[in-house]
Amino acid sequence: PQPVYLKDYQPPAFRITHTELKFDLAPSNTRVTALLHLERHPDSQPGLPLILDGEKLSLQRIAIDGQELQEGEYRLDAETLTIEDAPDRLRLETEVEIDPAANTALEGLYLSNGMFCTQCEAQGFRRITYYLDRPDVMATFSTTVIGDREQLPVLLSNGNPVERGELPNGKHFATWEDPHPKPSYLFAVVAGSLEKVEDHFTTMSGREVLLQIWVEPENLDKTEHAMRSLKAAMVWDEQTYGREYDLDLFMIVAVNDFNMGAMENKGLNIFNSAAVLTHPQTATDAAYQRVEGVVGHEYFHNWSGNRVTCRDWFQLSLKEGFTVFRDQSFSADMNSAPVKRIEDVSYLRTAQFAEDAGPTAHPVRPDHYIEISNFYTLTIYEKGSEIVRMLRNLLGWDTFRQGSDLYFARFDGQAVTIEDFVGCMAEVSGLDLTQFMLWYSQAGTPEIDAHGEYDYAKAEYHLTLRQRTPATPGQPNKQPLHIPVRIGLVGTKSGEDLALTLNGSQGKQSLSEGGVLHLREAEQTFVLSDVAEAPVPSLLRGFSAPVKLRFPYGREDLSFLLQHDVDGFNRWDAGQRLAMLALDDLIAAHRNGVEKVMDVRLTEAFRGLLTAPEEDQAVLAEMLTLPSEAYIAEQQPVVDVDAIHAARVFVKQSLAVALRDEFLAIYQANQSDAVYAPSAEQIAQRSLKNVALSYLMSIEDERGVELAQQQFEAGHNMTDVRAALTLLVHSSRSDIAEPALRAFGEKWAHDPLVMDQWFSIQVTRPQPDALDRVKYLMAHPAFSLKNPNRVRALIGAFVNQNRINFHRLDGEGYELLADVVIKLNKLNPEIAARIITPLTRWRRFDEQRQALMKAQLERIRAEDLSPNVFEIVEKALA
Ligand code: HT7
Ligand code: ZN
Repeated sequence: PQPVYLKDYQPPAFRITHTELKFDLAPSNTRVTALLHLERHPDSQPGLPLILDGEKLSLQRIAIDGQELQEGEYRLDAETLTIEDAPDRLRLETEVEIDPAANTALEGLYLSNGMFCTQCEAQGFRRITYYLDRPDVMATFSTTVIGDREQLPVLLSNGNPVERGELPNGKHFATWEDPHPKPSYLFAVVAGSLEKVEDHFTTMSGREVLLQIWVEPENLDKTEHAMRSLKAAMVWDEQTYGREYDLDLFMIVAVNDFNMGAMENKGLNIFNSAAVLTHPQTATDAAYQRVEGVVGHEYFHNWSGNRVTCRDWFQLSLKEGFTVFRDQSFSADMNSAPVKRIEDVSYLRTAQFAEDAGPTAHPVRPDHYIEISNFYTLTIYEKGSEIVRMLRNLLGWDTFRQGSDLYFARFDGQAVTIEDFVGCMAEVSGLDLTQFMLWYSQAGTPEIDAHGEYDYAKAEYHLTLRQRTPATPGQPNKQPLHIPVRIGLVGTKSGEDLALTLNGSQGKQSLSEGGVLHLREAEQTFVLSDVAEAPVPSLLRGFSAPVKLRFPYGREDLSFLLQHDVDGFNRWDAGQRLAMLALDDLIAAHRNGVEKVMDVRLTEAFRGLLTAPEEDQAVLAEMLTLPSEAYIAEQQPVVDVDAIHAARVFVKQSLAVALRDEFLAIYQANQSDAVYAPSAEQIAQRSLKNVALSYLMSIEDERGVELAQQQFEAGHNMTDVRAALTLLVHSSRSDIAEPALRAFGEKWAHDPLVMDQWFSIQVTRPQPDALDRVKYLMAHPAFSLKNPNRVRALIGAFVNQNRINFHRLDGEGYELLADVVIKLNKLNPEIAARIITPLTRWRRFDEQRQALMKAQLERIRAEDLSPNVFEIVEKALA
């Protein structure tokens, strides 16, 4: 497969003003008739041929302006249909046959539980009909869907329903019109035996919108939270960004087989059932929060993505980075804002930083790709969001909002570039963002070494920041970036924030904008004057930039910040840094075979957290959570899987032994019989209670075991049940694990999303039988390699969340993953290319594991590979 390059972008030779589609649905032979109103693009070179994209289509008929084309008047290959001498204006009619039942890749039109549905982003539409399948070709659509009246009573597409009626042979039809010009990737069709819940929303200008959530009948009682989230998102986007919804109808459909979380098709969002269905008995708090976030994300795309879309797929982060930033802000406003920031940064620092340091590292705007669906990455989404957040930090909210307003007004209905977006921000702020644009073109995580000195005599604090970005594949040399570093100085005597006065080339300037320093040089010293007492610096507050910042904090400094920092994020981060110092010592001790000794300062810091009153219980739960094994691994030059696991278990158990009564007291204080609600207060209580229980269970404390069993049996809600079941199953006691596991499996055998949790809990057990369980469960009737949720729950959970067992020294974990990748490569290449990720990180491990992992990558390479897997494996082995 050949790469596509950003530098080769050309506007399309033709545009499509209107698209008329007719689907005659049948599982193995659906007929798609397309009438395209085409005209030559005014900017294109005259005489260029008309080249339409099309894959896996069986062409039945082709006509131009009513005249059938004969062989020789057009050319077909596996990916295109070419007409050399197309007129400047034409109506092209094609009829193709496709096979949705055979579509296990879940791109284009496919069947999920007897229901027809589509996934067109990024290039699935070309598997439905011949088309100019690129985001800068935008057309209005009129779609007629025909299906069996009994089997497929519901026929949906984008826009507004305009007609429906009966047809011979037990069929019926529905016609939909979407008045908003859109690219093909936003097209959708759904047909099935579905039922709906409805609600209404009145927009800020007083228009009535009908809201519908379509699900399989047994899931009708699981839609309330998604509907509430949708209405909250609609209000939030009006109040925060001034964005109003623009159709009379907004639909969400839940499907069981889906490659990602959801899809923002115009007026007809299609959701993975895991990202929309909730019920207190079946979904955890985390699932409720995910639903709120994903519903918000897809809804916000209506402006950031649909009304203003991407010129080409290299600009993907234009819509995804901005929309993630918008959904993160929405969730922060709906819940505990510091906890949301902590969760987002933890994810970024473990998963995205690892991507940025590995063989698939790429810029937020890549300059080439083989398979675009491999680029729906953490870098495009999460780092892309951090770039937008930095713009907000640099401009301040009000100016950022002006830039956003200008962007939506100026580019409404257009397909644009990242320059267009950043250009609006530069225009409204007067800031020169030329250097800032490097964030989009330069891959890798910048590292900042910070050094501070307090000059008593002058009452000045000198902060020196040195930045460097490590080389990444294809980018050996990096330039300094424009980095917003939000800081505070916390007085060591007062324990309070000191006023910040920056002594720069233009004299003294008060840092009123929350203390944001603009780091632009490779090395820069900032002089802060009138600093009345010796401070401890609080750096990168709120994680103001996606960088690794090193500062030689001592343990006392960190304990001090943990107590006094007014920035909730940095207070948490000080605790994490303190824990990391202890963990580093213990990892070294484990490696050297030396006796492990617990750092009492960490124990005392935890005692302080457990006993001092804390306003935000949700933040407290985060502060009591030790850095994950994945995060610890990220900090090591060579990952020592066993030492990391042993050190973390040791710290957890030492804290549990020393603070047993305090944890017990926290558990008891946060027990509640209140009716379940996914409210911020209740979620905070549950997470605090369950963190405390996890400490008690880490030492298999008798009372802890009793409480876990009671909590499991009480069955109050899935958050508590799952937390208790996980602790029982992850314990060394099969006498308490097995009965609980059996009871849970029997109770929920009918619910695939709950069975996913049952799979994940078992395969993330630290006990050495985990790999055998994976194999055993792969043969379970509830498991199927064809369903991405099942694959993620069983295989994904094992390879990503069970590090000691996946990285077994006999290489069996690697072999198992390679076997799965080889099978998925044929069934579902997108999922195969994602699940392989842990193997691609082989360079991070010791020599023995490197060899074992590499051998499995080579075994995969020897297969007949899809472009998706080929691209990832080639990069991993390069
Ligand atoms: N914009 C959507 C992307 C998406 C997707 C991409 C490739 C393959 C399958 C997919 N399903 C959805 C999701 C989003 O970011 O909102
Ligand atoms: Zn998105």
